[in-house]
Amino acid sequence: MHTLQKYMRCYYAHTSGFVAAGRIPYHHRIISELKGGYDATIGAAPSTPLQFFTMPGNTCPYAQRTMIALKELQLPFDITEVSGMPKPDWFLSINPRGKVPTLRVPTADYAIIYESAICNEFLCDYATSIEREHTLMPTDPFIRARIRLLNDHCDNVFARTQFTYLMNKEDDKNDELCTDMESALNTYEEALVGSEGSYLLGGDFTLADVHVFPFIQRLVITLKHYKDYELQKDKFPKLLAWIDICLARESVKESSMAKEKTISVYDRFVNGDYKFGGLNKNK
Ligand SMILES: N[C@@H](CCC(=O)N[C@@H](CS)C(=O)NCC(=O)O)C(=O)O
Repeated sequence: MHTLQKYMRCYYAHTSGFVAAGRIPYHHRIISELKGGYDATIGAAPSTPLQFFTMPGNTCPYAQRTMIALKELQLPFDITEVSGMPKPDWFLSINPRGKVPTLRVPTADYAIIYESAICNEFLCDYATSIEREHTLMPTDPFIRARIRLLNDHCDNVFARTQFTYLMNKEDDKNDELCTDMESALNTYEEALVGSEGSYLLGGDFTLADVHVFPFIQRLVITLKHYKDYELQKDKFPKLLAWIDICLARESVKESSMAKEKTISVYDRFVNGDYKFGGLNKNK
């Protein structure tokens, strides 16, 4: 077994090309001080896998965004799962915020990147820098701004309304909170109505789709289960079609939790004393 594999105790999620071709970088060094199942011998060659830190089972919607981007861009990566609360010191020494997603990039100095929006833009830039063509973040400045505006809406408006409605335990407030959420969701319906293709900003799957999809995927599963709520075809025809198109993408399939797993994760929040204000702050 090559030293690269010998020293990695995390499991692999390589794109098949990397493993099958057996392209092992020639120059490598041992990072023995970095714990967390990852005493790695890696190098800075472009084919060296990125290290992707996520929650066990990739349950986090923010981390799912980054896994979708990694897969769409066909960048080789290894997964290291981080568990525990508070996060272990070895992880805090990498990312002081203690959050996933976090990326460790095989440059000479092992760059650390975190925050899902920043990770995903970085991955697009990284892919471009190694001459990998992609459409996730187009070069047109207006489309780039629209992607960022939609993503800002997701993090600062939509996700909060979704979780406030989900977590509400006062029956007389449900209608009002549902209306707030639907009004935030309408931004996506409108974007799709104005789109010239099946995705939010045209015919290509972009970082705007990647950013919001994990939240809408969870919305569909959890609101049906806990609130008996379903997106209605008369209000959200385009959004419903977009959900099916996104669900058919390999990157989405490979990064998604099963429905039962989603419910078991959310049971902890919804049936517990968890304050979703926490998640709101997580934006
Ligand atoms: N704003 C961050 C949010 C990330 C986040 O909150 N991740 C959660 C998991 S869903 C996390 O790592 N929580 C660990 C903690 O807060 O200790 C992003 O977009 O990446």
